[in-house]
Amino acid sequence: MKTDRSAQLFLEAKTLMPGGVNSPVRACRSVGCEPLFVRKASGCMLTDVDGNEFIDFVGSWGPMILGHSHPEVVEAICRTAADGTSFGAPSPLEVELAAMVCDAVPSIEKVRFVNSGTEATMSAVRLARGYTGRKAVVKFDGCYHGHADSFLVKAGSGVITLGIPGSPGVPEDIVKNTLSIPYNNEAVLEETLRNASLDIACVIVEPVAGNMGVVAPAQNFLRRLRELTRELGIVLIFDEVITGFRLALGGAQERFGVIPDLTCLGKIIGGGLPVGAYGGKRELMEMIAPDGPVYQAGTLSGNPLAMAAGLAMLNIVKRPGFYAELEEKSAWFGDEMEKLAAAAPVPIVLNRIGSLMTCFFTDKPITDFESALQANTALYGQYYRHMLAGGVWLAPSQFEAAFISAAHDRAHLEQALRVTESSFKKLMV
Ligand code: KE4
Repeated sequence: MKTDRSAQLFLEAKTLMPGGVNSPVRACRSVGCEPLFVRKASGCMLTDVDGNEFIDFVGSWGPMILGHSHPEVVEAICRTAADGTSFGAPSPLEVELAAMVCDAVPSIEKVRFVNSGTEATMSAVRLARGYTGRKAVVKFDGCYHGHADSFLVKAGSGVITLGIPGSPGVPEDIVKNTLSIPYNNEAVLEETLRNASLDIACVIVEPVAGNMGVVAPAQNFLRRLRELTRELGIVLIFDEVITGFRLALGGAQERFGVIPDLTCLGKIIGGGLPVGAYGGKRELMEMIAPDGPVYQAGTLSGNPLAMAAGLAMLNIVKRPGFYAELEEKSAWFGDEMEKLAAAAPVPIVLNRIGSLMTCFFTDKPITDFESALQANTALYGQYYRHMLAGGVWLAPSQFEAAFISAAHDRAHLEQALRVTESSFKKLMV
């Protein structure tokens, strides 16, 4: 595969930006190759600057549930841009998208738009601390909630991918107020939450973990989490930046029937433009300035282009049958992947929920951070390189998700399966 232009761009990029990238995991450090630079994307296909084409299973890390350059999304952005790109003042589009989010997400009575998932989760935690007057935040090992100081403790995604223990620059005073406990462990959860000396303001959780690879909640884990936090007056925050509008129109909370106090969103609701949101019960949200004393602000929050792109995307995903079709296609693909994994020369565990999945290179069930860390990341690197050479674009990390979109048709998925079969056969421990 010719990659001269990417190599040239990467050399220049590294002189200008840390690691030559604007987000660490894109540097492909853990999969033993240099990043390819993307020129364009359409549907489920990416084309790099050397003209190589790939079936894309990253989808910009989740937003592209419709596939890239969906005509209705592109048209909405172009039409809106012609009337201005940012006003720093309220616009009708914010009201429309807020109404759609409040209508779709069971926990959200009021919502505030921000510019990233990180902004959403950091704001939700500040709100929980302001509302309860307590300081401590409980998160789960391997879950990633963005790069705000409070969250860089045993975090997932790029933090484990790069093997960074936490992050320099996060003061001990901040870290000591973040407790990270094992995902899917009800006993430790109950023991931690019932420890009154911990002064816990909130628990933040990925209701389906996507940042240690895909890990589903154990039976009853979310329900127990909801019971305990309600009993103890602890704010329960669902970080649905990945799962929101992905696992159902109402996200994981609709799929599992467990309703948090606050929900964080991102990715899909912006249709590929920079966006995040946090929302929840009126009583909590009315603590946010200018209604209440908890301050949060943003120059580009509610940006008309992001609102228009999000509206276009949500208007499509809410059409009858959208999720049923995505589920059916993903289940078929997952079943075929299971067959290939069973026939592979190395042990492979496939975790899939809806259109999210991860191949772990291990022979043990992956149910939490500890088990995920046992996976053979060198094998994942081999897998990644073979798949890329075969024209399939995967997340450059064992600890991420693969995303299936509405744009992945049967022919694309069958081609991806052929490349997977050939890649699995080449794996060597
Ligand atoms: P952003 O600030 O990157 O928009 O969102 C942070 C975030 C919050 N919560 C969850 C559950 C997330 O998955 C994320 C971001 N996801 C990563 C990939 N797993 C983004 C990719 C990257 O960091 O480059």
